[in-house]
Amino acid sequence: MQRRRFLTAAAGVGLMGLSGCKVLDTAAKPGGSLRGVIMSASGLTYRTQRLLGGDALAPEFTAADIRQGQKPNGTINPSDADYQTLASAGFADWRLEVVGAVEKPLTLRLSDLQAMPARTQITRHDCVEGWSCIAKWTGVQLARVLDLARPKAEARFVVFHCMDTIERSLSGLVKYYESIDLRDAVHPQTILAYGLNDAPLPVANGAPLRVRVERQLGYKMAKYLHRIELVAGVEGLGDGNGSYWADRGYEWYAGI
Ligand SMILES: Nc1nc2c(c(=O)[nH]1)N[C@H]1C(S)=C(S)[C@@H](COP(=O)(O)O)O[C@H]1N2
Ligand SMILES: [Mo]
Repeated sequence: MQRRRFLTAAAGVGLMGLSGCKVLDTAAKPGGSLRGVIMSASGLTYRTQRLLGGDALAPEFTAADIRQGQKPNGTINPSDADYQTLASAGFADWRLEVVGAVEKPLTLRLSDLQAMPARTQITRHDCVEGWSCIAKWTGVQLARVLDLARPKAEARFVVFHCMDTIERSLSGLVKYYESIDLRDAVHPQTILAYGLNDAPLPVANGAPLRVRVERQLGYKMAKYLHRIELVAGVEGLGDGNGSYWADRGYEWYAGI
């Protein structure tokens, strides 16, 4: 029975890989036929990755592998008034807040982050829609920022709160949100990126700051960051599944 469930889950993953988000959009809604399979497959990849050396590095590439600019996807220019005001002043008044289950809440300027040791990595971004881009990202390791804030013992997840409204529905406005566990948060390639291909991060790709979580799919890489929150659990965020897209049927753990 265990094995049968495993095979069914594996078939579900293969199906997702072949047909991209169309399958998810129709069948993976709560109550949809594929959802249970996808959810168990999601648990499987998470546990498997954690069992099989959860701290492995994602592949890195060379400058010769960069064939085009990073394709902007999802929100590419937040229409939110507060964002537009910040952008028109070159993000001089932008601040990153680090709050929640930390000993020392932080308010950081972009220049504070840029004054910290930088990491540059050329990596491949895989979107669940089925396209990939290799690009060069520069930023500060999230681990260094967390070090300054000193997470409390109960902290288990890092939540990324974004400035872009991704949905306007009857139930109100929803701004993009994501979360990762602390293990991914302190992974050496998890950076808060302010640079793309040797230039400041463009608005289309998340200016002034976005996260890179290199061993997961593109939707984990929250753009337009303004607040990072450490939490013991993600039940209180959105509909409780840990991210905007997880609340709409995608896996929370989107391991590649
Ligand atoms: N704030 C925010 N972050 C986001 C999104 C978004 O719409 N809003 N889209 C996600 C998706 S689905 C992808 S593939 C990547 C796209 O990043 P890019 O525009 O730099 O290619 O950002 C992710 N992060
Ligand atoms: Mo994506």
